[in-house]
Amino acid sequence: MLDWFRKAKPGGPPPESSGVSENPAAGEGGGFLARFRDRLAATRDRLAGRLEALLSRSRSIDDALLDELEEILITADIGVRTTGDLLSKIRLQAAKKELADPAALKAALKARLIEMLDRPAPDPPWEAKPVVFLVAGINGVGKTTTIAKLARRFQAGGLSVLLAAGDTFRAAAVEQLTVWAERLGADLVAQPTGADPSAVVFDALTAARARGADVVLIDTAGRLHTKVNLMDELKKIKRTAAKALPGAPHHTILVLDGNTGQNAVRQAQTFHEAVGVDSAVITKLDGTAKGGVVVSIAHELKIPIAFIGLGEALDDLQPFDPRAFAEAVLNP
Ligand SMILES: Nc1nc2c(ncn2[C@@H]2O[C@H](COP(=O)(O)OP(=O)(O)O)[C@@H](O)[C@H]2O)c(=O)[nH]1
Ligand SMILES: [Mg+2]
Repeated sequence: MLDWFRKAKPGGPPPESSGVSENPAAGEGGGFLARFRDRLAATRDRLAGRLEALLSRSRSIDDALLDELEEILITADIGVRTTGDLLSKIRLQAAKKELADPAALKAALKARLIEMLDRPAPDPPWEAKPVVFLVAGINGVGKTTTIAKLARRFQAGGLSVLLAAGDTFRAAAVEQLTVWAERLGADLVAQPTGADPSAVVFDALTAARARGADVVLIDTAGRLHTKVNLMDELKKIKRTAAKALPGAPHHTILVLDGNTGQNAVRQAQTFHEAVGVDSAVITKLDGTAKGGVVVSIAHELKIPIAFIGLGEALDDLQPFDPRAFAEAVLNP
């Protein structure tokens, strides 16, 4: 996953040159890592804070300690099933006396967490031109903002980006994407509110081919009259995209609001079953204690997490790095 943009254009300028950092853990100077940790503070407080308190008053690893640990993990929105899977291996290690003390338990927990999160997003077929990304998710999760952040990263990698305003449902949606397109200097294909989103997508892909764009990002509506309507619409968009450009959309990104905790897992399941999801972006992990939800998404639904959103600014989108994340939420 961390290679997405380097692979995009070998020899293109690395994303760092735009101030957008690639890997928070890779020895980039304390400033960046500090900011990354800082944004995840609420989740860290809930996880690391309570974990340290528990471990510091425990001398041995017993059932009572493991039960309390289970409760801590569930409260951090890791989810009942994922927590069960996380702890089953650790309970086994404890039973075999492999965990000598609380420090060993913490190390085992971190290792298991990283293992569960380590599910790299598949690389889009960069040989396609344009590479088409469909961005889905319910209203307000951060789709349009994430599209702008992604566009910025692609541009920093030397790729030209065209934005397709497929959310024709809300009046403000086209306007919002237009503002981003202007700010980014990206191409935009849009139609008035109420237009058929599939028609917008057809236009956009035709234009992208004609103009030689490298990447198309398709924004979509997150709320139609019913869930069935929404899923049907997304399916239709996919079919239309494939008609305009065989193989498109090449990669479907589901955007989820981290702040909604376990609800995000249910949403992800619905979208995944209906349209198929290649990777997820979990937004708003700044200022929520529910960051444990990323573990559920990756482990239970087996959806790779490509990026996490850590704020509203253009450079507040980070490639998801399991180790950096585990360290940021487990180390006080
Ligand atoms: N704090 C924070 N806010 C975010 C993040 N991503 C998006 N937002 C905000 O969430 C709100 C809804 O975003 P928008 O992109 O319009 O959602 P959409 O309806 O899914 O397109 C906006 O106010 C964004 O600035 C994030 O990672 N962190
Ligand atoms: Mg939007």
